Amino acid sequence: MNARGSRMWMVGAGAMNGGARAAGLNVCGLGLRALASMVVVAASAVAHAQSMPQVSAAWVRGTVSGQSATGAFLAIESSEPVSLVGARSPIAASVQVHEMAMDGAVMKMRPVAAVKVEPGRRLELKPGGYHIMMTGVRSTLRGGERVPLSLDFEGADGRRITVETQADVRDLGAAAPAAPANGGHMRH
Ligand SMILES: [Cu+2]
Repeated sequence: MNARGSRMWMVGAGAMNGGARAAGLNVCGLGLRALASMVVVAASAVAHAQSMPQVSAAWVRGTVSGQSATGAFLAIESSEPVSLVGARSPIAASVQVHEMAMDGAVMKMRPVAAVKVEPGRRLELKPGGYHIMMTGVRSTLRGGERVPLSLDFEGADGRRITVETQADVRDLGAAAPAAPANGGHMRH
């Protein structure tokens, strides 16, 4: 009875706190693991909670000694149209938004200026598609570590929004996609 009552209360509270949830503040009911990977909302953007993009499931491919480039992957949802226009991390000298696409028979990647996030549609940055490219990575990234990542968005009105997240490092090869055998380009 107790558990049931508690659950019902939380559902009610969740419904009432829609605004707080949009701002990433509604942490009740989330396990520690979920909490640890939660998006931290930049203070400057809290006033515009309605349009904060939600970033989740961020991870970075681990590296081996001497490897200075890797990729980060995550999912983005937004209630309003926004574009992902950039990214930064203290662990890398350069961070860019990249896309992979077939160029004839060869898979290539290239920087993109902006990736649109359609309202109500989950955008996934994943191996073989859009990704966050990190170069000049300053240390070897090992499984279990976490990497701070700042994502810059631009709203339809031109307003800039920065969302901070933590990406889990996955060991090289963990959950690796079936990459086309085309050499160095797929190394992230
Ligand atoms: Cu890339």
